[in-house]
Amino acid sequence: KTCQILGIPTQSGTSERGCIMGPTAFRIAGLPEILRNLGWQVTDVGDAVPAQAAAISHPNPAVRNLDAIIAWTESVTRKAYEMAGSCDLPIFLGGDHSMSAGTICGMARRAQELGQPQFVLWLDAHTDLHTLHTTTSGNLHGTPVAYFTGQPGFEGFPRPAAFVDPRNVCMMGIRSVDQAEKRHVADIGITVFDMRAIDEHGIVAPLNSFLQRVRQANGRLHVSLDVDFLDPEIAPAVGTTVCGGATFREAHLIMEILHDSGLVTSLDLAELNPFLDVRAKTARLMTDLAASLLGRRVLEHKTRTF
Ligand code: DIR
Ligand code: MN
Ligand code: MN
Ligand code: MN
Repeated sequence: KTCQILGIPTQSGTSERGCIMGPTAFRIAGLPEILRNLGWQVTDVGDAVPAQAAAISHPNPAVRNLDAIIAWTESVTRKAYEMAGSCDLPIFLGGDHSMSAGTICGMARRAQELGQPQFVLWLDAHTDLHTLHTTTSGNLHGTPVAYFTGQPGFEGFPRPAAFVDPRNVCMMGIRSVDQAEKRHVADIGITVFDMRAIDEHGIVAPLNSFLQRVRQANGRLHVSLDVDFLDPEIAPAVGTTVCGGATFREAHLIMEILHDSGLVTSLDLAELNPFLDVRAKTARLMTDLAASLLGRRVLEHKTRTF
């Protein structure tokens, strides 16, 4: 099995600086070698560079770095589409979560070409469902889901060749949703397992119900993992920590189940800010989670279920 790794060193989508160092931290944590040791044929294709930016303004004065985000979205979409056609599993190292506007639109274009529906598992404290008009922070890492599901309100952005049907998006770990997002998320039919749902049901049943849908539809599955999905106690290196996140074992179990499903076709590791890390602990945890998703397990064979 082949895997290509692309760094996306962007921090224009957030007001906390340091995400630009994310791809480097993943490489220093040894992600490529770890995946090779799991039997993957890994190619590190280096870092993406943004397209030429054109100065652009927006009626919402809060919006920050619009020209840079558009430039990144354009180049990352193109790059992700290329990678989707030339390996089994592209992995995208962020970079703030605005990267996923590009990665997911690139993957969705490939899925459309193959005649398969694109599904997205969004692991995040936030729904990232703002548009340029509804964002109040102006940080565009809060907008990629609205973009790749084709919501209006992205003037000046490239028009993607393919969108993701919002009914094919499943979110887990959600615990911080702005007012405008709350209305939107239900309206457009995204499945949300917020932290309360996880407290009540655990992660296994909700995740399996989603994976069952992906399987039945013969879909392709993109996983987008934001560091702040995890509890800040175990993963402090993100600009927007929110208490009450996923535990170490919940996160690994999700990755292990995803691996066993055989359904995952691409992965984002988003929002790692090494500047805020404690002895590389978050970089290592995110790397280990990727390893679980790509097949690392405690025993050689699947643990027997009782
Ligand atoms: C908030 C925070 N909803 C915003 N979003 C974050 O700024 O729009 N997403 N941190 O990851
Ligand atoms: Mn996010
Ligand atoms: Mn988040
Ligand atoms: Mn974010």
